[in-house]
Amino acid sequence: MNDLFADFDDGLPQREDLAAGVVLLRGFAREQTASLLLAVAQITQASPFRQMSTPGGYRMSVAMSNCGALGWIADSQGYRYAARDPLNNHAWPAMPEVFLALARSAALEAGFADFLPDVCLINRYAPGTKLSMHQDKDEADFSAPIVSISLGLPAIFLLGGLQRNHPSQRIGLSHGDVLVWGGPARLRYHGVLALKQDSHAELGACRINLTFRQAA
Ligand code: MD3
Ligand code: FE
Repeated sequence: MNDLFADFDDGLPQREDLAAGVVLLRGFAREQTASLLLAVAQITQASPFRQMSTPGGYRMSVAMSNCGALGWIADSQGYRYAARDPLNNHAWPAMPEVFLALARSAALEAGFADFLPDVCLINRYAPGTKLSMHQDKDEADFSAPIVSISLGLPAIFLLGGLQRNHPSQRIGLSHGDVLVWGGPARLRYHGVLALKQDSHAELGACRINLTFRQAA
């Protein structure tokens, strides 16, 4: 059997408009899995995954690292972008070409030309790990979209509204799915439900999410 239709054989459309400014590209990153995982391993050798503490003193259950000119950090002082990894005081690892190319082509496919991310936040989830509802608002300019690549275990993503108390819709994100959001959706609340106990063929009991942002 050939794999000419490997990207389409789940019978789902390739591009799904979930809401104004929110586009889901199912399986868009699947064929790049090996190179993406190799790059994640190299990045996290220099800047290891760590669970950051919120300004309120809670330890996040998601483990994080970054690559690019800047990295997103949380500590007792707040949330911000920083040019150096506070664990080693070195610059964050450079953004690999495969990351940049994939993020740019996903943004273009979703209708956002000239996306030039300077940060990739790498989130690692184990079963039980969740991400509470929040807005991404630490970036200087909200006119750029955000691109998110999901690898490994599936997750249920919550897409809320522009206010915390607005109802949210649930979206299943699987291995290789890419979500792009911008424009009117850029400041929508969102989160990730606790991962189910499970194992993925390539990543084991793990979900990796790559989030690309233009922060400066
Ligand atoms: C849709 N990460 O790191 S990315 C984050 O899966 C973060 O690790 C999640 O939220 C993760 O800040 C989700 C997908 C995402 C993020 C923000 C959105 C989708 C969005 C904002 C509005 C609409
Ligand atoms: Fe977010």
